[in-house]
Amino acid sequence: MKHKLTFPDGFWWGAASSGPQTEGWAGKKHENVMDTWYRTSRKDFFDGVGPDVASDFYHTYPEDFKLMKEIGMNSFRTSVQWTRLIKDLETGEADPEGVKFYKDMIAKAKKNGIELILNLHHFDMPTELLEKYGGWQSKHVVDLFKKFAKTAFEEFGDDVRYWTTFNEPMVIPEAGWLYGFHYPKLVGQGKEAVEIIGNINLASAKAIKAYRDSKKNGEIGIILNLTPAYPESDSKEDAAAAKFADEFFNQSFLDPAIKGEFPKDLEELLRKDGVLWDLSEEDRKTIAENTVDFLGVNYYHPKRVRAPKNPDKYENWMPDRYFEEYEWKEGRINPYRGWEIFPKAIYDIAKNVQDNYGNIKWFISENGMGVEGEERFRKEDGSIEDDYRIDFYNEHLAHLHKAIEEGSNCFGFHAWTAMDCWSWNNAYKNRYGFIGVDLGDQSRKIKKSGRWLKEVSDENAILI
Ligand code: BGP
Repeated sequence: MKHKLTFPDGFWWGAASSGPQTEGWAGKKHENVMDTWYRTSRKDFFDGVGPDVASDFYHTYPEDFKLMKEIGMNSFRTSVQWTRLIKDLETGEADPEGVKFYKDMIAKAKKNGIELILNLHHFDMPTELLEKYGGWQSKHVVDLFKKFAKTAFEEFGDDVRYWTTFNEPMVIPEAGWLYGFHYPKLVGQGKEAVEIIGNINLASAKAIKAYRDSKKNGEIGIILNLTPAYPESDSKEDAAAAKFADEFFNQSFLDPAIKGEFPKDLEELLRKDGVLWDLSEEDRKTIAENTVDFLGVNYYHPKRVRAPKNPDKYENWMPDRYFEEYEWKEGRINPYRGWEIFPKAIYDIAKNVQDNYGNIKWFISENGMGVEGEERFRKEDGSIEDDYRIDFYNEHLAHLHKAIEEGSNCFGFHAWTAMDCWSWNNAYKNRYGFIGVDLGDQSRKIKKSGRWLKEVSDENAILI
């Protein structure tokens, strides 16, 4: 006997994506750092596939929105690309071709009954600004981001009600400056990484201020990858490691975004270590006065942490002085991506937001199951029978439902993703979509999970 779990009225059933991962390069005015990385080193990308064409959303969006509607999506998040919208990066002047594309895209979403959420930064720093100024290490770039944001609000703010400033800002220092898996692929640059955290928080607050000054009639938030850190044991040392991992990787963005200030213990530790971000009184005031209206949470897998065995491994300051990750033996692993599957973390995140962040309204802005070699699940009629994905979503949604029953202020669920899309170095290795994309001819085919979403959205409920 199955149980029906009903979600609050008006719940968002949708999916997330981003400009650089879907649109392709047609019509763009500048390169972002991922574009440059691909152009200069194709071998770093799975099967040598890049963002140059991606899922060709620049051309396919009219049809893609119809398919999104067909699978019951009532909302969709993508991003406005800095490198497409802005012609002059110093002045923030818009490019007419970019404006035309986004205006039409926004209109097509509306025509299909899809609430569009526009995000401003999804790992896509313009390369020129990295090369000239050091990217997010520069306060000047913070101000250029504000100009870009202002232009986006002026051009599209009357037609788009929901905005976010950044997607997973922590990934920028983590992947680009600490562990080297995104461009500029630096390793061990702890001090610079901390500086970037401070500057991105300031950039987000300045963009929020620009939004409020624009007097548009909508809301603005931020999207964070909140990764609960569970300690290996009850020991004092492992608890301290988990506390640090939570403060550094989650709270260093969550606290400023919602409370307008950084976690005190973390600031004290970074000051003591001589690596604290460089923010003036005025910068801190800007952060304090410009907190978010809502929060988006991306969740894929938790962190399992313990006290570091080798805290002095790195020459420079690194967060790894205070924690290390390990593989939890009892954990369930997604065999097609290698990530742990731990749906209860959704409940834990919801409770944390409810209990410690004023029960701010929030939604799941990404959750999903990447699968390598998904072709093996294709049936004779051409459709992919992705029951593993349906089970994955049902399990996560059941935990979310429980939290909502207990008062969590969650208003939606976005899967990653609608159409299979390109991802940073994995390219199309791990497919995530409700709708499959054939890279040969760019044709689309709804997967079984897409039909499942339609039922869930129509009923505003899951059956488990
Ligand atoms: C999130 C990013 C997305 C997307 C997703 C899947 O962290 O916000 O942009 O890439 O992860 O990751 P992957 O494709 O590497 O499995």
